[in-house]
Amino acid sequence: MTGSRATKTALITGITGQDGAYLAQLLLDKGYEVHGVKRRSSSFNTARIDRMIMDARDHGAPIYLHYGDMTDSTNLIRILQETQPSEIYNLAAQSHVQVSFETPEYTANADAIGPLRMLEAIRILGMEDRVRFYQASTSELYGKVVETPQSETTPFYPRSPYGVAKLYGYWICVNYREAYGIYASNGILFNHESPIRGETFVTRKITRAVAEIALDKRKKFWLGNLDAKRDWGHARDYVEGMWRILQHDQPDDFVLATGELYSVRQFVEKSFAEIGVTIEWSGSGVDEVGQCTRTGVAHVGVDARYFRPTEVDLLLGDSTKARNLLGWAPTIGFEALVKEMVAADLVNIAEESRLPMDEK
Ligand code: NDP
Ligand code: GDR
Repeated sequence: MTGSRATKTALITGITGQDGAYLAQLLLDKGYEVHGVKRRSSSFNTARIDRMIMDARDHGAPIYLHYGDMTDSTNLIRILQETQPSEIYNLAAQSHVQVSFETPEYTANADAIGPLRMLEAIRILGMEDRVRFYQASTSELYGKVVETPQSETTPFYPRSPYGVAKLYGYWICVNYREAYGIYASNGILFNHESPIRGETFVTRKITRAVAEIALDKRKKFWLGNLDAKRDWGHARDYVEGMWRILQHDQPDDFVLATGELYSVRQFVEKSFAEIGVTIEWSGSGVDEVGQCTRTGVAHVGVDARYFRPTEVDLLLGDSTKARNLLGWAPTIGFEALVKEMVAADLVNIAEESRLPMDEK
């Protein structure tokens, strides 16, 4: 289709998201021809991959975008037919857990039936023997704590419409592998973050707000459940894991996790420490505040609006299988992750403040 001399061709759904951007760069660096599915939007939605697109224009980097949507079967079939990928990374999803309570039907359409549409497209086009399929499964499948740490053998108990939709995505991937011999694998990834994490996920919400406080753009911000605990890694490590999953000789399902556990409260404390502020907590429930020990200024409040109807209290992964069979291991720990995110947001906020209003 493109005349590129790349040896392998990958199709990434969700290329405009956090993981899509890191994965596209990884695959380009490995010499792949990369095709991405992007949604039509009324405003620009390619900020995370704009540099790669400019490289494509200036230096002929083999990256191509196609308009599409996980809810549109015929469109997905056509994109698959035109691009003939050897590897498909199905990352596209309505990925916000709290939003899934407000848009459960759409979330199911994109996150559950979406993977089914991709797998059926593979069958319809007779590509079963020449394509490898990666499904972006999630630690949200574990949901309510049944055992810790959570591994490939831990029973699932999802706690949100998002988790339930992803449960279907997980099992349809397993089923098409067993029924039709398609090379289809699940990566059960625990939370992974980065400076390009979506701004409404808790880590990025915190690092942006802390940067705004450091630069005197605001005094206070509000969060939900401060006691939720997560196993937070760096997206750069996790897209390497996705790639390794598809290079394995057999299709299989793998947990990717750091094995370290921190609370939202600890993420807040560590982020403030990066700007030289020590936070102490007082009060409880929605009356809890986090204030600066030196100035006494309250910087963090609790807003019940961010509580979820059913919460996932604790996610801690055991990635022994991926470490042993794929040689995968995370390289960026919690401290380095928070440091990188706060530093990047200090730069972002400073730059945003300098922009004239009509460019914002
Ligand atoms: P993001 O929310 O950053 O990106 C989601 C991507 O999916 C965006 O490109 C988005 O497009 C696209 N998308 C959403 N709905 C549709 C649709 N109907 N049709 C086509 N594209 C759509 O998520 P992440 O990069 O963080 O996550 C990638 C995948 O991994 C997701 O499936 C997520 O559920 C899963 N996951 C993520 C984890 C994490 O911690 N980050 C952990 C485990 C799993 P647009 O830019 O237009 O919104
Ligand atoms: P999560 O990530 O739900 O784990 O899903 P998120 O960052 O949204 O929440 C993590 C925990 O923090 C608590 N929390 C808040 N969350 C948000 N978003 N905003 C707040 O103000 C806030 N205050 C406290 C939440 O209640 C929760 O317990 C992410 C997504 O990337 C999914 O797509 C992915 O599958 C999972 O990680 C693994």
